[in-house]
Amino acid sequence: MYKLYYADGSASMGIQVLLEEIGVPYNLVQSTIDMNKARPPEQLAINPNGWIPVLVGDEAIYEAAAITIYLCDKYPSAELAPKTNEATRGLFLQTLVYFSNSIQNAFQLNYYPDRFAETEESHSNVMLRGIRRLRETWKIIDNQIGDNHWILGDKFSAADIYLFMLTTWLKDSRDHPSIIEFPNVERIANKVKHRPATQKVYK
Ligand SMILES: N[C@@H](CCC(=O)N[C@@H](CS)C(=O)NCC(=O)O)C(=O)O
Repeated sequence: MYKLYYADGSASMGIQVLLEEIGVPYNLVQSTIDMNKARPPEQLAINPNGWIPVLVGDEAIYEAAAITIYLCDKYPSAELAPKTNEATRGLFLQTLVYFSNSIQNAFQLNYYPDRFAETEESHSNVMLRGIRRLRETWKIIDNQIGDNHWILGDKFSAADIYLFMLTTWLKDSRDHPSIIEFPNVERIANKVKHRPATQKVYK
C-alpha cells in the first residue's frame, strides 16, 4: 500500500490522479503547503525541502516528475507512458522535465518570490516576472501540442494528467494568464478534467 503525503491544491493531487488511473491502493497522509505549519517528521526525513508530493512504497521518493516516471514504469500495463523503445518516449520525458523545471519554476516566481529575492521591495518585481514567464512557458507547450489529441499525439499519458494539475494553479486573482490564451492546453485539460480518476480526486 502506497503512502502519499498530500495537501489540497498541491502537486500531490496529480500523483493521486495517477495512482487512481493505475488502480493501486494508497493512503493519503495529510501534510501542508502553509509556510507557517509544521510538516510531518517522516515527510521531512524523506524530503528535507519540506515539499510535497512525497510517495512511500517499496522506495520513498519525491519530485512530482520523478514519481510520475517511476509509477508509469512500475505499472506498464496501465499504459500511461511510452515504453523506453517507443518513438514518443523522448517527448514524454522532455515534457515532464519542462513542466517541472520551467512551468513550475514560473509558478514559484509568482507564488514564492521570497525564494528568488532577498529584499521585500524586490518581491513584486519577481512576481511580475513569474507572470511573464508563465505566459512564455505555457505558450511553448501550447505550440508543442498543436493539433494533437493529447500531448504525445493520439495516446493519453501521465503527461496529460500533469498538464491538468498545472493548469489548476493558473489564477485570475493573481493576474496569471488565462488558460484561454492557450487553446490546445485548454482542450487537453478539459478532457483530463472529465476522466473519472480526476473527478474523484478534484471533486
Ligand atoms: N519540484 C518539486 C516542487 C514541489 C512543490 O513546490 N510543492 C509545493 C506544493 S505544489 C509545496 O510543497 N510547497 C510548500 C513549500 O514549498 O514549502 C516537485 O515537483 O515535486
